Amino acid sequence: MKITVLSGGVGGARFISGLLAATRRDDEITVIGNTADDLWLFGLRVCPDLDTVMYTLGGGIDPERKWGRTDETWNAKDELIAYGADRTWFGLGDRDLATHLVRSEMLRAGEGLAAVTRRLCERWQPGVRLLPMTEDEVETHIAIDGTGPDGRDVIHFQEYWIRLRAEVPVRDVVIRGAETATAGPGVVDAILDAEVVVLPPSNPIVSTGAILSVGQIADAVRSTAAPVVGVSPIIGGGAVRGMADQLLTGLAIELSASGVARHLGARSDGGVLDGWLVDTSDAAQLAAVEAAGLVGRAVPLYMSDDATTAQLARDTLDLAGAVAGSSAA
Ligand code: FO1
Repeated sequence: MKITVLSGGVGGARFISGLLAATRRDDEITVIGNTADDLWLFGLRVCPDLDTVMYTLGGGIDPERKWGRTDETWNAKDELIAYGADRTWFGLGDRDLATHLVRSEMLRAGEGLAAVTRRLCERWQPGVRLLPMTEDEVETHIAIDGTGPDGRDVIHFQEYWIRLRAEVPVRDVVIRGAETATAGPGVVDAILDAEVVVLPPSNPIVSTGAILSVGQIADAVRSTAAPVVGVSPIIGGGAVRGMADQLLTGLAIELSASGVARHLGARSDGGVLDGWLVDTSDAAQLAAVEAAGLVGRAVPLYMSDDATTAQLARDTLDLAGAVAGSSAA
């Protein structure tokens, strides 16, 4: 079976590890990775969500931080701090630096981000095809109304998330470059040729939202013959991790499983979803999910261990089957 997943960093990568455990070796999983978290740092191109997927599935991720490399050291970062360099709030680990060095050298030699990602994955063997959503530069910036460190109104997502710890009010989220970005190599075909398309529990604004901000990708999701099913990143009244609470609140999107479903919308209503999984504790919201034109199911969404994560992947594929069945009927 051909499964295509639109993934951000931590939540998406964890879900995909469950999908790998729940499917057979001859199933093909393609991951369309968010690149709007990316930034230039000391002349290096850093791609956090692509690296988080690659390291997590390749066995190189740090298990506590859930980003960056395990057994990491921070000598280069300490030297940069000693030089009084800018932006040392961004944690560049010594091992992680090698990824950015290989990537930046290839980009400078004229290779596209898809070829770079393929080359890096030769080492990590993630067990999926990892495609950058675009090869154009697209970056998420957060409008914070001058409450920034030096009164700035708009800052890069990474500065908002890491340096300000998402503790200032969000006025708007701008995916810079999205309006002119084109889908990366293989991305549209991976969506149109899929038998299932999944929106895993990634941040609906800066991860899934960023991927869908590339017009060709949103168009492909809206028109694919495959069922499109999503997993709510919100359980109860909040995000499982990350900063979805602050972003959804800042954008006046209801902080609930059905609120996110309505935000993404049913394909029958111009949106991108056919089915939506909510946590068992949110089963009362299924009526609202169905009222939004979606096939809803309530299953355990906490990916607390490998078994529950694999079960969530199976539940997602079951929902896709039910959606395909109902639309075929
Ligand atoms: N997250 C942090 O909270 N602090 C950091 O210093 C940090 C550095 C970092 C370096 C490389 C990388 O691939 C990810 C990194 N992250 C860090 C996570 C990053 O902010 C991700 O974008 C988030 O996890 C959201 O996807």
